[in-house]
Amino acid sequence: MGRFGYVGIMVLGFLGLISSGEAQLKLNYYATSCPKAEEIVLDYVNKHIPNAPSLAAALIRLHFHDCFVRGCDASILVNSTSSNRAEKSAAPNLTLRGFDFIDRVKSLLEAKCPGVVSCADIIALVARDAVVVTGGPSWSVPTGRRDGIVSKASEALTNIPPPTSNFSTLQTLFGNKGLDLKDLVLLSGAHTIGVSHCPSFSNRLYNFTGKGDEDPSLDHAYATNLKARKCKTPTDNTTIVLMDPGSSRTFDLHYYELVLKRRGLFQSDAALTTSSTTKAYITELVNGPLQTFFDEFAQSMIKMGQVGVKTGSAGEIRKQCAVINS
Ligand code: HEM
Ligand SMILES: *[C@@H]1O[C@H](CO)[C@@H](O)[C@H](O)[C@H]1NC(C)=O
Ligand SMILES: *[C@@H]1O[C@H](CO)[C@@H](O)[C@H](O)[C@H]1NC(C)=O
Ligand SMILES: *[C@@H]1O[C@H](CO)[C@@H](O)[C@H](O)[C@H]1NC(C)=O
Ligand SMILES: *[C@@H]1O[C@H](CO)[C@@H](O)[C@H](O)[C@H]1NC(C)=O
Ligand SMILES: CC(=O)N[C@H]1CO[C@H](CO)[C@@H](O)[C@@H]1O
Repeated sequence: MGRFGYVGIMVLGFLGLISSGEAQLKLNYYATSCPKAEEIVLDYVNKHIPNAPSLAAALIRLHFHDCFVRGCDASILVNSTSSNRAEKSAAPNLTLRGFDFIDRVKSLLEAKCPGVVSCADIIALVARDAVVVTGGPSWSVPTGRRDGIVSKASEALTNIPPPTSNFSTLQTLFGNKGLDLKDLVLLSGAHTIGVSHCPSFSNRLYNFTGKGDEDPSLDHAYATNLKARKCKTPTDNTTIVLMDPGSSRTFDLHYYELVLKRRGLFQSDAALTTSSTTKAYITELVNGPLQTFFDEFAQSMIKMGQVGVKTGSAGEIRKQCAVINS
């Protein structure tokens, strides 16, 4: 290659840096500023999740809800104030858990390296470590996210897909975040662990089209069982329903098997079989080795973890995750 070629590549590389903006995370971002950061997070997860295994799912979901509103910037953690209704107080967040877990990790990191590790990175690292604790894959989490200074309830409603979503709504809301159909299928696979509450799906059991009917895309025997044993009334908001009964604490392929058997709990789960593209992909995952799901899930988590991130001098490093610095 001639000189011109090298210069050309350098120019292109330079333009590439500009056009990709500052939004670049990197591995081991805290290597010098807080070398033990990732270890502190991992130790905390390993020490405390085994005592409260159901929290693992909550922590993974927190990362999803954070990334889908204003990017992965910990806006999900901010408390409402007298003048602001924060994301946390929006309906989709009613059932979010794990806020105090993140706060406790943050306290440990503040004690070690004050003002250095962002709440947004803590959520991403905790989510990864929580997947590992439940038997799922591990991956390297690019870090360097900064915390946002805005959190609005109204934005949660427009960005987080409701459980009643059909395929095109899911495709659009994921597409808005730069996530494709493969990511949609893979990330929905997180429903292989964790819990739900009746109001998230009881329309499928009791009154699907306003005629007191069931959702025909839900297995009838399963619906009957849920009505008899779990959601005795559509508005019961205290009973906990496992999304992947049988292996609800294990990160495996069982969720996809249920979806193919028309036993996915939400319309959004069932919707994944209404597109031939996503249905074929689910079938491929179910028939493939577990490791393939693990590798691809990890790639999609890394991708989701980069959505709309703030880096450089954008945002701030919050002192307390629930409060924007004053
Ligand atoms: C595809 C669109 C999605 C919809 C419509 C959806 C909806 C829901 C709903 C309604 C619940 C149960 C809330 C309740 O009733 O308590 C839930 C739980 C959960 N979701 Fe999703 N979700 C989606 C995607 C995701 C993604 C991308 C992830 C993570 C990568 C995720 C992880 C979880 C986890 C782990 C739980 C269990 C939480 C717990 O046990 O506290 N979900 N989801
Ligand atoms: C944020 O709100 C939660 C729940 O209301 C509360 O327990 C917590 O102490 C608050 N955090 C701060 C820093 O005000
Ligand atoms: C999907 O749901 C949206 C929002 O409820 C609705 O506007 C749209 O018509 C639905 N699409 C299909 C194909 O049913
Ligand atoms: C079912 O929905 C329809 C229309 O929204 C409503 O009129 C009816 O009262 C509901 N039935 C039950 C049993 O909730
Ligand atoms: C649960 O339902 C009860 C009774 O309908 C209601 O008072 C309460 O606010 C609900 N709780 C949540 C968290 O929605
Ligand atoms: C934990 C939390 O903030 N829950 C809120 C979720 O949204 C509802 C309805 O907007 C609020 O009433 C809850 O306080």
